[in-house]
Amino acid sequence: MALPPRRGPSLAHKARQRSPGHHYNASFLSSVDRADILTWLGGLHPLWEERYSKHFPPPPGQQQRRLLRPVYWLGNWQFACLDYYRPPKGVLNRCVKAEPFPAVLQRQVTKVEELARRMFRGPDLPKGWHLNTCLVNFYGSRLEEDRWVDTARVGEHKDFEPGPVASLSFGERALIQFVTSTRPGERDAVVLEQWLDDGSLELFGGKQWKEETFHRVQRVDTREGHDLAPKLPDFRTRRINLTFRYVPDVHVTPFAALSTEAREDVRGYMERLAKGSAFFRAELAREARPPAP
Ligand SMILES: O=C(O)CCC(=O)C(=O)O
Repeated sequence: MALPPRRGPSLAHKARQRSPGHHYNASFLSSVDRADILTWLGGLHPLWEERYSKHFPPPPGQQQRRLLRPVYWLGNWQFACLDYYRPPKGVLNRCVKAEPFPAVLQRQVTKVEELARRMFRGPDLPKGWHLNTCLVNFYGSRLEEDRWVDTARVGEHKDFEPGPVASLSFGERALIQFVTSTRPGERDAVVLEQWLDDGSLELFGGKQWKEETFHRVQRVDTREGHDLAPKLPDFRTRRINLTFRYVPDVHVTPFAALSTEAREDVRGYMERLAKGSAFFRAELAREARPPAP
């Protein structure tokens, strides 16, 4: 006998209601778009950044260190040594103009922005919000002397860019956790956790997920055996994640217009990026050119 039609909200709807402001779609990307994005990612030349620099030295008791993973940024590059975008005070000389999104990513961004405009309003969707910044994180193992060390995780942090943040995942699935931040040292009560699958979209915003909780990538699976391009001499990538954020355009600065100190701190990185990118070659050349009369 056929079952009577189910009444009431769908399971997906109920799940959305349990965590308003957090949306997950395991199969957001079509297989064609997923393949196109992976091909484009394979042509990137990611950068290993160091956390500190001449003008932003390690605080007392800390040492210079490399980030756990290579990264690439689109829209604007937030070099670790310029200390990322942290409004309201840390907004100048932090976001350096970078390459635009390729067409296949811009198409996903347009869809995500439409979804976000349906999900968020008022203070959760700041005036002018649009996704103009993307951090590409490479997760895997790095070669240290003669052994491969798994560094596929991210500690508790917040994304300080205003408004909703969207994330696309590729390769091995990863466990993301949102944890409370009521008292320092007692931050580990998990409020929400989600496995992020290959081809998935996660979108989160609002006070609960942006301000009241930290998030972290607890672990990245190994079960599928992904080994993603680009192939790097000292890093094996099994997952790539793209997080899209919003930095007000007024805070995005061309390299040539940065302060003298900031230019000095990131010039070496710009030169490395210029080896693989016409965009960064042109940005460096603008510094040498006298300003138009
Ligand atoms: O890899 C992820 O899923 C999250 C990355 C993240 O938390 C970040 O880029 O701020």
